[in-house]
Amino acid sequence: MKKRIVAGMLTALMAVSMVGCGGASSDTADSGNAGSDAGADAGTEEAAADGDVITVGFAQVGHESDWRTASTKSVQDAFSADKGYDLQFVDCDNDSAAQIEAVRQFIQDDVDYIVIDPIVSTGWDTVLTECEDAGIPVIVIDRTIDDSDKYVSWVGSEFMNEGLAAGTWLKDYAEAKGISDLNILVIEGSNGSSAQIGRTDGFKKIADAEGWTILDSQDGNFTQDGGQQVMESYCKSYEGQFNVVVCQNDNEAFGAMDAMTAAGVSYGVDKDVILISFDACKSGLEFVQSGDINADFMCYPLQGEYCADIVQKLEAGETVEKQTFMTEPWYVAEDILPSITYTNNAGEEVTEELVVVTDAASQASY
Ligand code: GZL
Repeated sequence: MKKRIVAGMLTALMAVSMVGCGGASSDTADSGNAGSDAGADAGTEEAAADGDVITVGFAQVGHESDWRTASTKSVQDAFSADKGYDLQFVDCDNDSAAQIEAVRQFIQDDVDYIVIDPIVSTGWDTVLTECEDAGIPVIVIDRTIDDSDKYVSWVGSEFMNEGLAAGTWLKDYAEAKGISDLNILVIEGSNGSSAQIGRTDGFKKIADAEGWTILDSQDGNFTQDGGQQVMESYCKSYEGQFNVVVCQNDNEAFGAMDAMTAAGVSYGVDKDVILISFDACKSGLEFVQSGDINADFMCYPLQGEYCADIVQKLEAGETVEKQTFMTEPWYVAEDILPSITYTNNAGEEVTEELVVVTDAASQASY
């Protein structure tokens, strides 16, 4: 519920904000580029025009990865008290039932806005209808909700394209390296999440078209432990049979690297196994730079300012985009392919640059 703060506090608040942030307003949320920090100096515009504090309930997936840590900080920074917000944050610890309950509690608390990063993409229409009945706008970030459109806006990534890009890169890379027979093991992200679904389907579309063998594909839950456990099992079950490992996020790749090292399997540039990852967090890019990870497909997590920009537009009675896609670079260890060309999920033929990781790139990542 919007709470009025006394004028004096607001003046002080605005003074601090203007000095601290320069008072720049948020950029318009758009299909921004990785690294763009829309609205980083949002300043006093973030406070509601009538002096109220804006309460925002945020139901976050959990704390499973470097990506998630960056995502959480991005939202907490965007909806900070000095910008006129009261952020009610719930870490749902990868528990879908707990996430639904968190949203219901936000409704009971009569927050002004609800932000959801949905653990899984289905089972949402009932609770989103309750939000709609309560007159509370819902903004979805990162993963998608696929069984309801009762939200005002979504900001995130096209996961299918991430999978298509990874498969296309592998096709061109294997060709360039003279590797004709690809036997692939996949460590998937949390089952039922749109990130896992999109990356799996996108990569499999290329694998099927190329006739590759996917020996196995198991859930590593986007965690380092999960990646290590699945890879330990793979090293036993498929010893000597595989030459590609696809991890659906960097933390799984870190665990898989530990497991392969323990099993005496080498990975990376010109090694036994080609290692592919997603997210391109700082540590992931450092492993690309060292040649331990051959390619890392970025998924951009810093969506907090895009989300705050949407709130500000709604506060001002403006219309907002229903979807805002992040644009994300594809990082590689070697300078042997300049780009990849594929048909994306929108049916467009696209050519996208491959970025060889440098110190600057890895240090600039999240
Ligand atoms: C993708 C995001 C995924 C990341 C993982 O947008 O939801 O969840 O790829 C994170 O690192 O755990």
